[in-house]
Order: sequence, then structure tokens, then C-alpha cells
Amino acid sequence: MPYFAGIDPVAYEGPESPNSLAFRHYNPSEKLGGKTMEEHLRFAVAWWHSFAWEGGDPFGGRTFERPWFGGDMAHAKAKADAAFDLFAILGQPYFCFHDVDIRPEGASFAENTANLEEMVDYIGTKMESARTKLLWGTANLFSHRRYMSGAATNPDPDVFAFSAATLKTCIDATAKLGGENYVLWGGREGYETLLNTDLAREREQAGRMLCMVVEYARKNGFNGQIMIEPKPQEPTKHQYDYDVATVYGFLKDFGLEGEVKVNIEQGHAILAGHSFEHELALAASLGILGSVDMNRNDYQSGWDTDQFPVSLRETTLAYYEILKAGGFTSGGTNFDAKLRRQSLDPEDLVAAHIGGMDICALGLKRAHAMLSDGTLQAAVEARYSGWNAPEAKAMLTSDLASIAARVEKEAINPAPRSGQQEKLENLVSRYVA
Ligand code: XUL
Ligand code: CO
Repeated sequence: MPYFAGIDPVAYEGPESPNSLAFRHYNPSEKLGGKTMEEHLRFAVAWWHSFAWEGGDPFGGRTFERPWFGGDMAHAKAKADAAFDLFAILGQPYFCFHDVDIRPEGASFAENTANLEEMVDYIGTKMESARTKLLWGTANLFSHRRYMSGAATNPDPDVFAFSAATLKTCIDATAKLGGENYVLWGGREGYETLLNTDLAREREQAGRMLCMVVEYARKNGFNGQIMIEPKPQEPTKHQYDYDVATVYGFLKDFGLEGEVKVNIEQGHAILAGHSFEHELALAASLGILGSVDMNRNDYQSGWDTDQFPVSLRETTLAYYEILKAGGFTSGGTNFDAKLRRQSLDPEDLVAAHIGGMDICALGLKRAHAMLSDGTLQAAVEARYSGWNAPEAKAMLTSDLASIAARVEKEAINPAPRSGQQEKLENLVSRYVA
């Protein structure tokens, strides 16, 4: 009996539909500007949370009873069958995976690789008759105990080697499945205590590993976008890829700012003390905005709770920044989000994605309207309009003494002007009401 038996493919039924398993706002073929909603949003389901996660927390283990839980190849294939059943129900265009989500754990690198290759072939065959493509692949270099002190930044060179070898197999797997991107989240690339940590050495190792990833990908036919996913803490006390600004500095240091972009997760932005839109706007301004993991955190717990998005204001402001930057190219909207551990039923998994897709779709619509209206943009342009004057522009290639002479000669005495924050906030409120 298929796991999602009795659940029909989800249809768009419009905002008034009383059907709890219908889309109210996500209408894949509806056009906004020149693109359909499907093309704008590029939704992806995450294999790890939706199919591998067991519902545990620090106080208790598995709450979910999935028929595909088990450590062998038959279970891994059953998991893939269930995944593609959910994809057919949701109709989203993409999925994402880590190696360990799709393959059973082997006793050695060779066994891991053989298991991965067999599962890549199995999934590749399923993709031939499905419409679901691969948004990105990644390596889980943080769950196994060998990675407890990091992967690329490990003090033990054998762990560095095992990590490099595993990265190679994951890039190969992503390329074979036609993945449009490859993501590196620095799972345990960070430290617990400075008392046992050599910061300079670990940074050098991480930089060298990323250079090797880029070199290998480019030489071996993976032409997708490579991305780093920033996060400030958890699992380690201090993660090296703290936020977008930190990652940009790291990329510049190793000459990779033209090669590697960022996959920004909403919850990670919040953990770093930023808003999601701050991280998106900063990445866009630096030319490294790649993709998003659209999962929020709980604002009270201060932990990475990976919940499906529910706030229209948040999704509107996020897609406003994404649209303003020109929209996604190879990136998309991945739900790196998990159910609450009491949500046991197959229907819960479907409903969670429907809710996430709908609030993103509505946010996209409102963001598109806000951008088309142009009032916000016009206010920003007006605020900086003084810089259009030739004498203002000339200052940026001038020097302090010449500027001082001009200030004296023209008796420049700036008059403060309102930043109009409340008026602009009211404008946004009109769109998200
Ligand atoms: C962890 C996290 C990861 C990455 C992929 O917080 O977000 O799931 O998205 O490794
Ligand atoms: Co993530």
C-alpha cells in the first residue's frame, strides 16, 4: 500500500477553497511579469527532513513510523519511491538531497560510494518518468562521528582526506542527476572551544577544500552553481560561515567570489541576528545571491527549529529582495523544513508543503505588486538623488582637501531630511493586509 494512498495530486482551487489539501495561492502556470509562478519560485522538497528525519529531539527518539526506515538498500529504494509519490502529489519542480539521505551507510568509503552510485541510478530512472528535477545536491559531512571535529577544518588530515573523497562522489552524483547547483553547508566547520583550536590553520584548510571543489567541478563537467550556506552556530558553538558578510570575506580571500554564491536560509539569518531580507539584500548587493532555504525559526526558542514559513510579511519582504535582484537564475526556494514531531500522518507532510508553497506564492504576488507599483523604489532613489549631481559624483574620485575647499567656497551646510520609515512601513502593510 503506497504511503500516500488516498491523497490526490494537489490542485489550485483559489483563495476561497475550503479544501485543506488544495492550493489557494500557488497557481503554477499563472504569470507574474514575464514568468509563471512555478518559474519564479522554483520550489524544492528536502529529502532529509521530509523522508529521513525521524521526529527525535534531545529528550526523546523517533516518533515517526515510516515504512522506509531501515539501513539497507531495499529501504533506501522504498524511501525514494515514497519521495517521488510525494513529488507527484505536490507537483513541485525540484528536490534536494545529501548523500546520506538517499543511501544506506556503508562500512567504508568504497561501500558508501557503491551505495550512493546504486541509489543515484535508481533515482535517475525514477526521474525519467517524473517532472521533478534536482535543484541541488550536497554532502553530509557532519552526522557521522568521524566528523565530530569538522570535515575540511578537522585537525586530523585523514578526516580531511575522507571529506575530500566524499565531496568528489557527491559532486559526481549531483552532476549525474542533472543538478542545477551544488551546496556546501559547513556542518561542523567551526569550533567548540578556542582552547584546542588553531583558527588560522582551519581557515586555510577550509579555503583549500573549497578551491578543490570548484576545480574538480569545473574540470569534470559539473557546470551548475556552487554555493555556501551560511549559519552562525549549531551544531558548533561558532560556525566559520557565520553570515553572508563573513562568507563574502572568506570567498574574497581565496579568490572565489566570482565562482561561489550563497544559499541563504531564513532561520540561519535569524540565528545570526539578522532579518532574512537583510541577508538577501546584502548578498544581492555583493553579486552572490544564489538560492534560499525557506524555513523559519521559532522566535522564542532561539534555536534552529526548521519550520515551514507562515508569515506573509516575511515572505513578501524576502521575494521583494529576490525580485529586485532579478529573480532566481539557477537557485530556487527549498523547504529545508521539518514537521513538528507530533505531526505523524502522511497528510501532515502534504499539508506542511501546501502551506509553505501558498504563503511563498502569496508573498511573491505581493512583492511583485510592490515592485510594479514602484513607490518604494522611487523613495529610495529620491533619497540618494543628490548623488546624481556631477559635483557630488566627482567627490568619489577627489580628495579631502579639495572637498574641504568646495565646502568652504559654496558654504555647504546640509539640511537634515526625513527618512520616512513609518510611511514606507505603512506602504508595505497595505500590501500584506
Ligand atoms: C542545517 C541546514 C542543512 C543544509 C544542507 O541547518 O540548513 O540542512 O541546508 O546541509
Ligand atoms: Co539549510
